[in-house]
Amino acid sequence: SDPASCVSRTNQDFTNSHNFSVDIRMPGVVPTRSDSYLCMSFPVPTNRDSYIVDFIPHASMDTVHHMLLFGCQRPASTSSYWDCGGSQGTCKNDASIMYAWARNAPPTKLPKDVGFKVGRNAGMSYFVLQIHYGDISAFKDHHRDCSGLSLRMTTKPQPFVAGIYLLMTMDTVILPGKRVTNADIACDYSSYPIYPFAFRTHTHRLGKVVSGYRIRDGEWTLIGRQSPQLPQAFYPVNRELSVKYGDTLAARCVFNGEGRTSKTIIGGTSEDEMCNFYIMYYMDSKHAVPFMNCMDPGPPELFEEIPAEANIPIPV
Ligand code: IYT
Ligand code: CU
Ligand code: CU
Repeated sequence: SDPASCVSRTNQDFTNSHNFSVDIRMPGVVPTRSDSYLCMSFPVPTNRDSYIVDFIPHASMDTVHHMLLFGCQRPASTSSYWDCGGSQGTCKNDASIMYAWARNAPPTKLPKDVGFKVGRNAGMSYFVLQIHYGDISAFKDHHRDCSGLSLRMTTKPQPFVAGIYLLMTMDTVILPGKRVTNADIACDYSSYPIYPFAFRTHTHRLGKVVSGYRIRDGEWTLIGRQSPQLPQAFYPVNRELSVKYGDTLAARCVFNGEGRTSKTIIGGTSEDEMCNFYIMYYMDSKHAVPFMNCMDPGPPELFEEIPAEANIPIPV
């Protein structure tokens, strides 16, 4: 590929002094085994608050299975790139996910007037790009890969900031041979109003369907439902809705333990499982809460009311 596109850099827009773009590219890597996870970092190029308003993916379709972009205070490594599939991970501190590209899924666009706020002040001094190289047979010729993405950015304050609300379980146990295990999560929502516009599900091999809801006055409204075996991108929400103080957010992951000979717990390897429902939202920038999470199993009685669709596996 064009060597110029293997360079990560900031480009000033000379027609508008507020605007610039950032190219984040793998520095010409040759993954040596299938299912490698490689990461690289790039410092947010300005100390001032700035906003990501668009993402433009550049991914080799034959090798890149998925790409995630995180923001964080300190990357896990200072190397030009590193293996982030194992214990080293992406960031030294908490990472927040801002973008997901997955092969065969349409990429998400941010709504107009919405930006992810980054910069030292926002606790986001670095971008970390994670690329999952699936099938590496296309690397037999030892070519170097420079997949990545371009960010369209501005220092102009945006009316709305984007954020992520993550629902996840910590204590799920899936018994071997057991056909159905539900992992439930629910929290009362007690912040300023948010407007979900995209959602992402994540489990490992045993997840069949993951669904997320807003509960208001006892009524369950679907935010999104997807098979985690489909590309784990951010998909548009089922319908536009708000989440406000007094609502409850809830999610269920359904797992199938058939085919396992020992119990499966939450963990980082492909032998373990995870149950994640991510809500990407926008919020009035005067409140600007960029990250929230829920790890509470919620009251079991609540889940007696969950709509039946949450239990119906999505065929893939
Ligand atoms: C234990 C677990 O479920 N880990 C998830 C969720 C998670 C994401 C982030 C936890 C933390 C984070 O800072 I961002 I602490 C997990 O690792 N999910 C993976 C990626 O790491 C994002 C995924 O693909 O959703
Ligand atoms: Cu992948
Ligand atoms: Cu996982």
